[in-house]
Amino acid sequence: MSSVDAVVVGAGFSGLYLLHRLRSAGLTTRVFERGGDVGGTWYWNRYPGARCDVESMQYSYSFDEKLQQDWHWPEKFSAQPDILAYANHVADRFDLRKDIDFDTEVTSAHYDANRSKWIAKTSKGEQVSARFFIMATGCISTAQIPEFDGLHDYSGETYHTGNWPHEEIDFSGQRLAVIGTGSSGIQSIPVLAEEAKHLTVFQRTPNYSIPSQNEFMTEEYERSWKDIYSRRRAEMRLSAHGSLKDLNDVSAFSVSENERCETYAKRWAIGGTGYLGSFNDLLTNSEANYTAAEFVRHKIREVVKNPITAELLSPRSYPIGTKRICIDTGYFETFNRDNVELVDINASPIQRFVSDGLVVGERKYQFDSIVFATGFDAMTGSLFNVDIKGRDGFSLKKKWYAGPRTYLGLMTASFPNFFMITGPGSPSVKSNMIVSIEQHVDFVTESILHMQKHDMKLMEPDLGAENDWVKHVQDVANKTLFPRANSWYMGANIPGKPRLFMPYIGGVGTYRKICEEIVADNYRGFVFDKVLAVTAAE
Ligand code: N01
Repeated sequence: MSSVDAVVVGAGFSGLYLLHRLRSAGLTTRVFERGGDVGGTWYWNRYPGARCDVESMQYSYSFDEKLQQDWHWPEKFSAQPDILAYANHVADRFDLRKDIDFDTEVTSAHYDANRSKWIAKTSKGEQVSARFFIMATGCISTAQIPEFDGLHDYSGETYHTGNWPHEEIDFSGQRLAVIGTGSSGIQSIPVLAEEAKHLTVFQRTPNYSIPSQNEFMTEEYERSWKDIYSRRRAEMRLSAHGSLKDLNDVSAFSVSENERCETYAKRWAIGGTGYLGSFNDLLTNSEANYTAAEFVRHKIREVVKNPITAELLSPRSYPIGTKRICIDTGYFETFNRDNVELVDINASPIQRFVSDGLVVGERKYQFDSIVFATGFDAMTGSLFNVDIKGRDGFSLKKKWYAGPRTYLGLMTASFPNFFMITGPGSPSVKSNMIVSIEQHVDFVTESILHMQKHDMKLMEPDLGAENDWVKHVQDVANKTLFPRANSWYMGANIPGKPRLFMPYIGGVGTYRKICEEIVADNYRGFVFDKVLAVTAAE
């Protein structure tokens, strides 16, 4: 069995930066990645139209000044190939590949209390022992295809947006279906509609979507960031979402109806997720939220020519922003095309799949290919894919049977030296992921250095501190409208998954300050060697 200081799972943006930091801190580190190359979510989600809805000047690493000055983004909101090229560049620039095993899954990781080490087993049969075991597997990386009746009878081609093939797929001349209208569906549908002979979109719940108003990067815009990059990055770290969005810090009802509509119209014209920053009470006051939602519905009616289709596309069953808001390029316009049909599977669900298509109500639909844009087992799915067992063989799945339990989304009691990057209970998916990734990686690295400095071997949260944090995460969410939606934030998209709000929405800056205070207070809520030794002996 080989031995290293740290085993890391995943070579996406978390794993890459973690490897760089741990290695620089002098720790021998091995990273295992199930994909054939670096990039994580951007390696797998290569469906047509895939693009990031956070501006690239912000959705990028800040840890290296020269890197952020050297790299040029071609567009304001980058397409998947450009983000993947960036991940590859980072891997090469910092010589990271030599410590990454690709096409290799970590299947289990068990804590051995006698040796105070983790033993990780891989899909290639290797066993590696390590003092630290770190899951850097991302929050949205376990693709889900629902268990539709007769799915295996279907003999055409099937694809999932989150597990897209690496070779070019030619849909021209095909009868194509897309099931699902979340961010992935909404991004891919306009592109697929141009390619396929006919596209049928199966929609269970309509989504709020704002145009991205994407544009090519101008030198002027790039300079406006790069000239003061470190100052802007510092502001991002203390912001609500980890990105600089202009929040209009007044209530929607502090202005006249005309002024309110003008604000929405301006934000709509600017595009992007900044729409939700139109007023400061959109996610806490349902009447305020209604005004923002109604403006989007009005826009849908304006764009979509067929009023029945426009109504079907208009979300009404949950407040705007409580499911991840979508950002699109020509989504609603796509439903004006002659070769596109929208089918409501809320009123009448998909009954079953058959060899050449699927059946909804009385009607059979025939397809050459079906694209599942049906989402992910988010936040916990990728952690549960590895059989993780802590002290006394306690499994993570068992501990979290009623929902994830973490301290700060970083660690969980009974699992010493096991860290999660952007785990449940941290801002994670409710933030600019790269900002949150950098913060967690820095926290983990500095905690390890702290342990080394004080000659300590083990670290884990105190159960009381963990319980308080779990409660705090729910309390914060319950003050907002978020729990009102059947979202993947709530685990609602996976049958049988416990319903609770998984990310922390107290704000990126607030969360960072809490972490800093905890560290300054001698890692309040964490316990180290001595206490653990006593607990173990009891
Ligand atoms: O997945 P989703 P996604 N029968 O879960 C439907 C990030 N992301 O891949 O709403 C019928 O949002 C489901 O219907 P419903 C982003 O954080 C970012 O699109 O459950 N339909 C829904 O319409 C995003 O939120 C970017 O009723 C079923 C769809 O499938 C997250 O990834 C781009 C069904 C799933 O939508 C996930 O987005 C892409 C069933 N049994 C993704 N089960 C950007 O940065 C599910 N559906 C822009």
